[in-house]
Order: sequence, then structure tokens, then C-alpha cells
Amino acid sequence: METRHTHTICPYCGCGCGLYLVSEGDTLTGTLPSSRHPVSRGSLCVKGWNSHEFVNHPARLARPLLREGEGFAPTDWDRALNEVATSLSAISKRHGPDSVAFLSSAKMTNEENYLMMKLARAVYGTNNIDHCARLCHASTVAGLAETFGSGAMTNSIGDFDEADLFLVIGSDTTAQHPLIGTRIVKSVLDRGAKLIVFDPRTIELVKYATLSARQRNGSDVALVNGLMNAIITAGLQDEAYIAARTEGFEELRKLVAAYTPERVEELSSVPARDLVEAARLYAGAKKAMIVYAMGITQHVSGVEGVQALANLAMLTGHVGFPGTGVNPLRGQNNVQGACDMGALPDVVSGYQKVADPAVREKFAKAWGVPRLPDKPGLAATEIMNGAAAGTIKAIYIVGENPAVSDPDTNHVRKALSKLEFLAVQDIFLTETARFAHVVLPASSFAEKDGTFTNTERRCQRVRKAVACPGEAREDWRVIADIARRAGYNGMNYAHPSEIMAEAASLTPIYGGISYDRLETFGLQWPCPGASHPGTPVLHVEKFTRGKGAFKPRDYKAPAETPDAEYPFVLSTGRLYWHWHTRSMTGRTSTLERESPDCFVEISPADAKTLGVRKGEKLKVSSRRGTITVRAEVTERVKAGSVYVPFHYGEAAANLLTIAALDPVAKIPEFKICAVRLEKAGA
Ligand SMILES: Nc1nc2c(c(=O)[nH]1)N[C@H]1C(S)=C(S)[C@@H](COP(=O)(O)OP(=O)(O)OC[C@H]3O[C@@H](n4cnc5c(=O)[nH]c(N)nc54)[C@H](O)[C@@H]3O)O[C@H]1N2
Ligand SMILES: Nc1nc2c(c(=O)[nH]1)N[C@H]1C(S)=C(S)[C@@H](COP(=O)(O)OP(=O)(O)OC[C@H]3O[C@@H](n4cnc5c(=O)[nH]c(N)nc54)[C@H](O)[C@@H]3O)O[C@H]1N2
Ligand code: SF4
Ligand SMILES: [Mo]
Repeated sequence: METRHTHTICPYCGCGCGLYLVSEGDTLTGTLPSSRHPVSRGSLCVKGWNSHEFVNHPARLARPLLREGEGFAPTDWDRALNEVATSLSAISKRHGPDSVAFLSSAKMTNEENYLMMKLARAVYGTNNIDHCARLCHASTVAGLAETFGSGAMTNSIGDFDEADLFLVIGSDTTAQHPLIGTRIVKSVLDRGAKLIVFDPRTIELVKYATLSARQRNGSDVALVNGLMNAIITAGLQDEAYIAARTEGFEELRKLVAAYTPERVEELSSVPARDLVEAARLYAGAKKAMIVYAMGITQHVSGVEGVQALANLAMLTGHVGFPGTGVNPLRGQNNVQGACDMGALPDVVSGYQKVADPAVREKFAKAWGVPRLPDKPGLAATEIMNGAAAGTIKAIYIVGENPAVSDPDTNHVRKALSKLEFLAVQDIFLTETARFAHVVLPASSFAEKDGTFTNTERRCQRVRKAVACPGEAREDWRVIADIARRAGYNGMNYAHPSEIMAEAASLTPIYGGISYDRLETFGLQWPCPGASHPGTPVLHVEKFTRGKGAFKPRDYKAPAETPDAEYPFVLSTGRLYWHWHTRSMTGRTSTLERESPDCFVEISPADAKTLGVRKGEKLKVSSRRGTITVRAEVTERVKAGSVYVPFHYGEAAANLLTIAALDPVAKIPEFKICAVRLEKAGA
């Protein structure tokens, strides 16, 4: 049989590496890197190399399923689609459009996300649409929109090769964005770039750091205010930049005056002399890149953390140039795109606000509906609370697994089981799908055409290599079919390129994007016109909002701190080998073999006090739940702190986490809660 090579994009992280899927007939046989790709340049990480394996897995959903008692029975598409369309319509009619909600997916293409938000708004008349960005970079989207005017990475991945200094804070870059992590390490080793790492855990990058410190969990706002205090005390701020390009500096100066290095040492446990040295290094660099991720955003003070970093960059003139900026690393392969396409409750595609009558009028006209809902909808975290409270009656979830990924999952699982109607569209029968009334078998990345937008805003073509298994269908076809069966006539597309053409015509930042222009390696937005070359660096000469706005922010304590009953701080996160709820990596033999079970990292000092040895079982309990896991005794965590990866549904870290939210971004504080440890069986 003929062997084919299809150029496409890795389905895992926001680096957006280029790869070839190797196939024979409708079977994938392997993955190969793309040597000319601008991000991956002939490399892939272990997940990319093995990205074909889950696609072929025998557990792939291949037929629609209908609930029957405690289980499911196979059904045909006609019945399943009608059931979804009519249940959503009936509930919307009975309880009002805002009793229905939609969860879209950062695993899906831009075109599919555009259709999801069109389905929610044009067909079902609600802005209750969101996706996992809420759990992830919602703080960035809200925080940077206020300071810079755009909540995206300011630079390109290629710019990492130019920077003289990296300040990595709350990003385990080599594990979670491996191909970006590699650029940082190479910059240090090959070019002598400096590296500052602030992370409560000893991550891999610490090995290469010029300076590193383990701050107290959740103390970042104090820490970054302290850096600014030290910079101003030493007179290292960029006065000309501040005068020409920013506003609000006096308020910032006043606020950070209270964050002396000595006070910040008390709040963050970072030694005052390290703080002063880090401030000197950062301010003195010619081209300095801030790199951050979930360690900053997943807090009740997530927006404040993001804004403190934006303040730091503006204070020193370190934003708006090649090799110099503020770089939130976006997590999922297409989380940037899902946000760009408006799978968010307050904006349609291109961050155009639903509250703006002109925006609503433009979209209503294009979509052929009399009006669109004007009130911003509920965030994903609020949708789950609504389901628990009984105000949300029906949810259509596509490509998300909140029964494992949302905080306080006991609460989430109760909420899901209360719904009058739940439809889940996935490629596997996930923990969430088990609560569904209808399960729709969907396409993986290898089985459809479309586009993903990576963390550097690069919109790239994803290409179909093989057919869907069994009766499974492309997500975009399924969403359009549901719209049609709900009586809507405006979703008739022969190919995803037609969906992109419509999205581009309504979305200025994607205005110049079309499939023929994406052929080689895509385009970086903003790309407003057909001859515009795309934008590698944002905020050059002026910020998107005009002047950069300093937003002085005070430190506030986490929602739950340790006490006598729950004396340890629990933080949660990821492993290099696994992806989120493991629906895909748990079905990839190489990855599963490397990291088959859940564990808790505990410091040698705490292990000694508890009398627990490496490999013994520990019961970890919070006010919300208990899990029993293997003890991994390691210096990576500080005494008093423990860490559990959230990948393992059978010992779900999220049974423990707290659903306390940042008041603006509505992101949960996944990174801190209080727990108790006991030897299992003791
Ligand atoms: N292998 C793999 N890669 C992934 C993913 C995956 O599941 N697996 N997921 C992708 C997604 S969606 C995302 S969002 C990214 C996430 O990428 P990251 O944000 O890099 O990953 P996390 O493990 O969540 O946490 C990052 C770091 O935050 C630190 N941290 C914890 N608490 C604090 C704190 O209070 N302050 C600070 N400053 N740091 C703290 C942790 O010690 C950790 O090193 O990864 C993406 N890449
Ligand atoms: N404790 C704790 N919890 C966390 C975090 C943390 O750091 N700590 N991080 C949070 C973050 S940053 C994130 S992004 C979320 C992620 O949370 P989720 O998005 O819920 O997690 P995933 O496992 O990535 O879910 C994606 C689902 O899509 C399916 N899928 C894959 N491709 C396709 C496709 O093309 N079509 C369809 N229909 N389905 C597809 C997969 O099988 C999987 O079930 O988790 C959050 N939860
Ligand atoms: S770095 Fe990210 S995009 Fe690249 S191969 Fe690894 S998981 Fe895929
Ligand atoms: Mo994420």
C-alpha cells in the first residue's frame, strides 16, 4: 500500500510544531518532524513524536450513543442529532435561552470554534459559551487587555533566539512547552543569555539559571512589586519610555514604594539580595523576555499577577521590540484560536464585544438573524455553578473533560448529574461523557481540515490524513448539522475554508487570512488585509490601546492557607509525558509506560516527620475530598508544600482543589489549597 506524508500541526501544546503524519490507507503508522517549520525546525517532543498513536486506538468512539439506564446503547446519527437539537431547543423554549450553555474546545480547529459560538449565539440566542481558556489564561486575556490592549504573547517564538535575558516565572517551560524551553536552554548555553527563574518548585530550567529562587506559593504580586521597588530605588527605570509610551506611572511608583526588598522577603521568602540582583539584571538587559504561564494565572489574584508583570516590562521599556516583551505561553494547541474565534462569553471573534450594538448588528446581518443576545454570558466556571444551582438545565460539551479538569470535581460531578440534558462530543468515552444523555463520536486532528493558531498567534493549516473511525464525523459537520436540525439555515459549508472565509470577513485581526495564504507556514495575526504580511511583534511604536496603562496592584493572600487541620500547601500541575485528563496520552503506550500512575511530591524533611518512605501510599485530603497516591520523596518541593499532577482521573487532584475564583477573570485557584497528609492504612 502507498505510504503518504501529510503535513499538519501537533495536537498537543501551543508551540504549534509542524509534523508529518505517515499513513497507509486509513491507518496512521507514524509521525515525522518537519525540518523547515519555523517553530520546530526538525524537532518534536515526545508527545509530538507519538501523536499518531491515540488516533488509531481501539477505544475511539465510532458510533453515536444514547443513554439507556446506567449505560449507553448505540444509535444512528439521525436520531442522535435530532435528540441534541430538539432537547436544546425545548429546554431553551421552556426555561429561556440562558438556561442552555455551550463548552467549546481548544483541541478543535478555529473553524469549529467559530461554528460553536455561532451556534450558541445565532441559533440558541445565548452568550453562554466558553472553553478551557477560563481555567488557563483568562487572567492574561483580561489583564493584558487592560494594560496593553491585547491579551496575547507580544513576541514570536523566533524572538527567543535574540533575547539577552529570560525571566521565567510560573512556567515549567521545558516540560510544558518543550520546543520553547529548548530555545531558552540553547540561548543560555550557546549565546550566554541570562536566565532568572522564580518558581516554588525546582524545575528543570533552574539548572541553567543565572539566578533562581523558590518563592512562597501565591506571593508573585508581592515579588514583582518588590522587583519594581528595587528598580526604582536604583534609578534603573526607563524614563524616556515611560514618558513617551505609558500612563499612570505616578500611582505605580506610590504603590511599589511600600514593597521594599525586606518586606517582600517576608511575604515571598525570596532573599532581599536575590530580589535586588534580579531587578538589576532584568532592568539592565538590552532585550529581556518575561515568560509566564499557570503559576501566575491560576490564582484568585491571577489578573493582578499578570498586570504586575506588564507593569514591570513597561517600567523598564522591555516591551514592543523584537526579542523583548511579555510572553504568556498559551497551553493547548488551539487555545489562542478558540479565544480569537469568540468561544468566550463576552466577545465574538476578534475580541469584538457582544455589548457593542454595532458589533451585534454586523454579526446579526451576516448570520441572517434578527438580533443577537447583548448580555455577556456565563464563564465555564459559572456554568458549572449554574448547573449545580439548577439555573443551567442543558449543556453541549465538545472536546473538554470537566469531570476531571475542573476544580472541586465532586461538586462538578454532582452538577453534571443534575442536568436535564447533557450532550458530549468527544473522540473517547471520557469521565464527562459518562454523564451524557447523548454522546457524539468526533474527529481527531488527523481526520479533518482546518486551522490552529499557536501561542505566537500563528494561524496554521491542519490537514486531513485519514478518515474518521467507524461512523465518527468531523466536528464542524456535526455542529452545522445540529444548527440545521434546530431550524437554522445559515451553516451550509462544503469545506472548512468557507468557514474561515466567513470568519475572516467579520474579524479584522484575521481579515487577510485565507487558506491559500496559509499554505507554507501560516500567518501571525493581526493580519488585516489580503496583502498584509502578518505581525510577529505586537505594540511596536504604540500599544494596541494607545498608551500602555500601568495598573498598580497590591498583594493579596490566597483563598485558602494552611492551618492546624490542613497544614500543607498543595499545588497542582502537569508532567512532560501526559496531557491533561490523559484521554489521549493515556492511550499512547510510550507515554503511559513512562508515567503510569499518580503520585504526590513531598520534601524529604516532611517525609521524615510523617515516617513515609518513597513509594509508600499517602492519603491526601482537603476540605473537599481525598485521594490516595504514591509518595515521591524529592527536593523539588519545599518543606510544607506538596505537588500532585492533575492528569489521573482515578486519583484526581481536582477532588482536592478549591473552586475559589479570581473576581475578574473567573479563573480558579488551581495552584493553591490546604491539605492534610496521612500514611494510607495507618
Ligand atoms: N506535557 C504537557 N504539556 C502541556 C500540558 C500538559 O497537560 N502536558 N498542558 C498545556 C496547557 S493547556 C497549559 S495551560 C500549559 C501550562 O504550562 P505551565 O504553566 O508551565 O504548567 P503547570 O505545571 O501548570 O505550572 C507551571 C509552574 O507553575 C509553578 N507554580 C505553582 N504555584 C506557583 C505560584 O504560586 N507562583 C509561581 N510563580 N509559580 C507557581 C509550578 O511549580 C510549575 O513549575 O502547558 C501546556 N503544555
Ligand atoms: N488541578 C488542576 N486542574 C487544571 C489545571 C491545573 O493546572 N491544575 N489546568 C487547567 C488548564 S490550564 C486547562 S487548559 C484544562 C484542560 O482541561 P480539558 O480541556 O477539559 O482537558 P483535556 O484533557 O485537554 O480535554 C480535551 C478533550 O478533547 C478531546 N478531543 C481531542 N481532540 C478532539 C477533537 O478534535 N474533537 C473533539 N470533539 N474532541 C477532541 C479529548 O479526548 C479530551 O477529552 O485543565 C485545567 N485543570
Ligand atoms: S512542543 Fe508542543 S507542539 Fe511541539 S511536539 Fe511537543 S507537544 Fe507538540
Ligand atoms: Mo491550559
